[in-house]
Amino acid sequence: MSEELVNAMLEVDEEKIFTLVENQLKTRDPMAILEDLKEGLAKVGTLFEKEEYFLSDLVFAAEIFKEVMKKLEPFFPKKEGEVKGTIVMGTVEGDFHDIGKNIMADLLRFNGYIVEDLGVDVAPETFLEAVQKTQPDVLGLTGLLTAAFAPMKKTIDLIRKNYSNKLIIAVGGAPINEKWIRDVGADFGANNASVGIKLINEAIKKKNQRK
Ligand code: B12
Repeated sequence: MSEELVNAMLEVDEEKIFTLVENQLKTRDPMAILEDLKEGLAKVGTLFEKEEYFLSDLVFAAEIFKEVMKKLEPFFPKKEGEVKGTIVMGTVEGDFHDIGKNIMADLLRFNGYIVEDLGVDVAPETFLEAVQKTQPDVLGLTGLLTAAFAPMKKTIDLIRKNYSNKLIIAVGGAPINEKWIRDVGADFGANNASVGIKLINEAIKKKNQRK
């Protein structure tokens, strides 16, 4: 971990962040850099919660994060070749956070998946229509707010009842933990893209073995 990078993100110091990232890209794994930036951004969120930072700080930090991602992306390993599967993704109703979802969608594409990204604030019925039309291997739901739990559960219940009980459903976002995953009715989940991709790869492999 680079404490310097975590702190630069925490201080929302744009120039320092870019300089550090450019230097670190010469020697470090881009996923490790991403994790440090995420940790710094989460700390910005904590200071916002404590009312030490304003919403404008949060917005600015998020903008910087998105810009830095453009620098990191070309360094993520890309797998060429066969398509591994199809995934429908989106951030659940009432939640507009999309940075993590977009990263997850890009990394899935780099890993050989076809991703249909429905965007943010996606209604349960829209997810249902999309899976009925696309018939994906996996449905991926993102939620960052505590209030995302209810629409996420509503979406999963609707899909299990009206589409299929067997569709692989993965959830992601900062608040996701084992209890959340179980209570919401998902198959698995992760608050980290590397773990998320690994779990999705394993689930698809298992599904193909059953065929
Ligand atoms: C950046 C940010 C914002 C930005 C969002 C910009 C954008 N376009 O997304 C802005 C400033 C707009 C914003 C707005 C708000 N925010 Co905000 N925000 C954050 C912050 C600081 C970081 C989120 C983030 O992008 N992290 C970086 C990404 C890379 O991480 P990630 O999302 O977790 O994604 C990773 C994994 O989860 C995983 N993943 C993601 N999706 C999926 C899907 C699947 C299937 C899988 C397997 C994995 C996976 O892979 C990703 C890469 O590793 C968080 C703090 C935090 N701890 O998360 C608060 C936070 C989520 N926000 C919060 C709040 C309160 C708000 C606002 C209500 C503020 C306000 N008063 O308006 C609004 C909400 C508006 C709405 N209705 O959605 C609170 C939520 C509190 C709560 N308990 O509900 C938090 C926790 C801050 C805090 N500590 O108070 N926010």
